[in-house]
Amino acid sequence: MSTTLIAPEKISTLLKSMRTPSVVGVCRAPGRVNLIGEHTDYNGFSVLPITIKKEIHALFFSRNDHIISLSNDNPQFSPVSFINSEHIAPSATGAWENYVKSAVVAINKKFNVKDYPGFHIHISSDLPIASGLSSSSALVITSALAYLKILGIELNKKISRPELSELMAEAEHFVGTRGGGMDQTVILNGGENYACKIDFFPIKTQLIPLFEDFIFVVCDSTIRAPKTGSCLSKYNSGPIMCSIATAIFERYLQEKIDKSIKIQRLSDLWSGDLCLTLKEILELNNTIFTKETLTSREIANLLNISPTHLREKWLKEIEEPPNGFPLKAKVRHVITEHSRVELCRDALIANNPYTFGQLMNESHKSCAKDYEISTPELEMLTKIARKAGAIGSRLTGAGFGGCTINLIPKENVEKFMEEVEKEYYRKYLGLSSAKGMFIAETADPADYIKLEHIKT
Ligand code: NG1
Repeated sequence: MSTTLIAPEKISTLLKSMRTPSVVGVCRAPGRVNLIGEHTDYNGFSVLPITIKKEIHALFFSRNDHIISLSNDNPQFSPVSFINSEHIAPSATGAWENYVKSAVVAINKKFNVKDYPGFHIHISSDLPIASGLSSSSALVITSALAYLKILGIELNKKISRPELSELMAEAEHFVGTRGGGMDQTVILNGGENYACKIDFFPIKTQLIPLFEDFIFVVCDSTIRAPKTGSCLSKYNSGPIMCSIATAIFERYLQEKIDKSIKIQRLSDLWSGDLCLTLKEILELNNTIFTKETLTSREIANLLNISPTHLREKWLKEIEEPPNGFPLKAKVRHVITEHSRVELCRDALIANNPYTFGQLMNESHKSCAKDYEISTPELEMLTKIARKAGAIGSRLTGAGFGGCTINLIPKENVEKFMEEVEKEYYRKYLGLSSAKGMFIAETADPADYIKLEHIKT
């Protein structure tokens, strides 16, 4: 690729503002849409996302001091700078520089950086934010690629793509969310015309060709769900509930089988020494959790700790729902979702779009009922989409708003988009036209861009 979203005039103005920087470069990272496998990644179970041709591009160049300065074409993100040092503190929750900081902090630590070089990074993007299309991780990855180049660390030589994915997945926790590694991994390892099946701990990726006669369409519900803003506590409640359930499984198995059993995440029940089948895990889930919901006192009893300890160690800011915490349903979703991912991979390989679509519909139901991450708008949008000809329709990403992903026979796409525009965007939302509905064209993974007119 030799074109960039960054306007040529912007590039020359920015470069003129610096006196002969020693390193100059441009890099890009695509957004992603998850086809299936929601909230499985941080539990160690698989996911099946694609990269999309909506991207973040960054122009970067070295500075002669220790300042990291940021600018953005989008006026919503004001210019900002911070000092590169051993201790970089996070800015206020939601601040955009936190994504750049997260990459810098992790790279400093991993490569034992001691000279803390400064650089400028300018961002241009056509990737919508807070829509479940992973703009946050795309920004983390562009920042990482920029900083690696500034440091003279070559991707694929000194750090492999899966290694960088793992490093950046952990790094992003700096912004306050407790997500898994799906986004960073597909952004760095996905491919044009492929879905990327990802397994975690350790990361393994498999590229699988997409259907030829069926395509994926993304529809934006238009409801914004900022993970580092109003949705932070809602988003983190998923990982927290799953960690608590994991600890309860561990304690139960230690008492019933062996004191030395260690279960760090739900997938350890399946891929660890115990090697339980998914069916056995679901049975165990029914045995351990005799009720659908538990109060914090009941959870504390199961873990043999005090309610205060439970709050301090696990629950933190998460409020207790009036009916108690739905741990059993959370586990049920994660386990059944993992099996749907495996079946979808098989359906792709066997070129069986109808099975794939049916699994997408089941996934949506499980996300809504068991994981409780849907909204009235996402319910309406998926319902309209199925009526308009989607053979599978589901919310994609963290949930609470954002986008849906829809599988449509190629020849029906136009009709599908017209119908959804009419029924959802115009009738239901009262808008004058569709907003954020597009065919999901897949993209190359994140990389550097060679531009003729600048020496990189
Ligand atoms: P998005 O859709 O980008 O908010 C988040 C997590 C993923 C995964 C999904 C739910 C981050 C960076 N991303 O994605 O790891 O857990 O939710 O499947 O936290």
